[in-house]
Amino acid sequence: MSQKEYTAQNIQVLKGLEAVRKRPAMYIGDVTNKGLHHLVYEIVDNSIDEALAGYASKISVIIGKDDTITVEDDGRGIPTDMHPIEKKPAVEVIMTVLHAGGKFDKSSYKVSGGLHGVGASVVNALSEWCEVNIFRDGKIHTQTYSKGITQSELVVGENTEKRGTQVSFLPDKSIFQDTVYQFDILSKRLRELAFLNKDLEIILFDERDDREETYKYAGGILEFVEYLDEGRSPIHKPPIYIEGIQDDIPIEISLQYNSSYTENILTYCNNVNTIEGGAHLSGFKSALTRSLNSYAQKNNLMKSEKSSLSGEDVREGITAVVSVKVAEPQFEGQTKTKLGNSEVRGAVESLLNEKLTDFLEQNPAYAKRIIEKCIQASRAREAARNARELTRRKSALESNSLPGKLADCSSNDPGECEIYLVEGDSAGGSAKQGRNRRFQAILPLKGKILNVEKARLDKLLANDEIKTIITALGTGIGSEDFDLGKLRYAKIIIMTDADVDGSHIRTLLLTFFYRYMADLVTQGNIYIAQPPLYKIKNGKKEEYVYTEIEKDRLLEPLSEEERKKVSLQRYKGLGEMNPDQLWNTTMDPETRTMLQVNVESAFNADHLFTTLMGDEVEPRRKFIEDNARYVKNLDI
Ligand code: 28G
Repeated sequence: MSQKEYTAQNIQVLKGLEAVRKRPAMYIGDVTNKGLHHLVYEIVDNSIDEALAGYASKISVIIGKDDTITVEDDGRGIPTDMHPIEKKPAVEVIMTVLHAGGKFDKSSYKVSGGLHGVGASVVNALSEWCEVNIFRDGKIHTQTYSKGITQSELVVGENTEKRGTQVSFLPDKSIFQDTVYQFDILSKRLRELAFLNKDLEIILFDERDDREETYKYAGGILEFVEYLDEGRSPIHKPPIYIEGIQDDIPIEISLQYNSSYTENILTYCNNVNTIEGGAHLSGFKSALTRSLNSYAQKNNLMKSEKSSLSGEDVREGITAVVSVKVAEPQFEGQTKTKLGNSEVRGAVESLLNEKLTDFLEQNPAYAKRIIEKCIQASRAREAARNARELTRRKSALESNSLPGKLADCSSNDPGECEIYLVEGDSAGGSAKQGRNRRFQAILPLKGKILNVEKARLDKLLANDEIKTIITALGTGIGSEDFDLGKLRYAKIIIMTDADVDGSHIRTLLLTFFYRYMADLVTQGNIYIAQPPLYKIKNGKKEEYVYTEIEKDRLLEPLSEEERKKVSLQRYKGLGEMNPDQLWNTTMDPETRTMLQVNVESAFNADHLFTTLMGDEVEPRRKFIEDNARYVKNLDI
């Protein structure tokens, strides 16, 4: 290689790395906690590709003591031979050249790949150091990098029987806000990947506390549906499972009806959770409506019904997972999680139509139970329509009449207005006195809010707390009525005690918003107030702390002598704070911190919620047992 070529190549690599380090968010979304965890998914995706190619069956992820991550697979090992154009070992090209082996390489039919799908070189560029070990051809091959720059030649070392690839990295602290990995975040995604790729074994090990979990599901997404419905009562077992290749598109669908009234459909394209839905979801919905209606008609199950079953009727109480693999996926929408490939719609629709019809014909007892459930839903929807009509007429009569419990703000500009949904009358009282009444409204809520899981819309509309919230917000409710344009407050802030009751109320409210006013969640109107856990008084110095970790960090450096002088007050409830304190710690926009709720966090609440609050006792017992070591204040 001539000096000139070598230099040209290196300049290109450096330029690529520089671009990544300059604007990391362009490549991994952001540099918050989310981006940090995304690094792991990028590397794991390469192992998944090797598994999809049929060469790897096991992936392990280790969280190290010092924020390092190690990913290993038992595939063929990244090739180590010289790349003919780049004049470097193939592994070095993959690790240092932006987009190497990426999009231009369509023949490889790379179907995995995270939302960003940017590859190992980006992870490398954003790491203080990175090391690759390749077990291949009977030898270990090692190379190291720092901030993406190669530190050593590819070294051929000891003999090995093993085959596979191992990548370790330490995220760069000058790029990420925080470099501490969370077991629960990684476990959620790795478990999901194991469900989506049946038989693939994924192990997660945390060296900080020796916690280990293994995910391996022979049933794939069928087991995913069972997992999602832990805590709900299915009306048939096991879930229906449909698999096939339609128009060259591999499709997998699993679905189950349960006794609840909520719809829970997860869709994936190439292992990416398509939160905004798209072609596969439309295909699924229309085939479901069509095949259930024609089965019901053909078998005379709807004699007394005036009209056919609507889409909403056939989706009440359904839990489903739809997973497709598409060679050239088009991700659209606000968060690039809507599948745009229109050919997928027809493929999913024909496959499901055909196979679901077969299933119903072969399982008439199941079919009958499902259709009966849909008919009930249809009748209830009719009743809800009447109930809503009634509320609408009533509220039209009493126009401008806001609930008596609401302490409204004086501003009429929704853009600057906030409403606090506060647990209990006493905290509500403090909030009313402490607030800035120009733009902050307070709505105190009494103890229990109706469980959305266990009630249909007509029953919800009869519930006083729910009615009050709907009237105060001004938006109306349900797919036909809800109008975001009528929202009276740009920020809806849930403020509850930091205990089990408080988190129960918060989850009930989140589930309610997520199910019936989803736009509020997707548009980011919902927030969770963060009241302090402790007040720490050290001499004249007073400090509020918001987490156990923060408290420990403050107290740890103190000697025993010093610690005796410190007074520690734990706030069990908002009611223990006077109005001034509540304003200073939790409500003042200048100083407060709030959590903004997004679809993911609302959805995360869903599984936990149905497990802890659902009909079934066994999953609840199991959850508490499994997590007793890790959850401190879970006294249910
Ligand atoms: C442990 C952390 C992440 C990987 C492989 C295996 C091969 C490979 C990876 O090849 C270049 C482009 C298409 C062939 C392929 C090995 C063929 C033969 C591989 C990983 C060359 C990339 N032998 N395992 N890349 N391809 N695991 N795990 O990164 O033409 S990446």
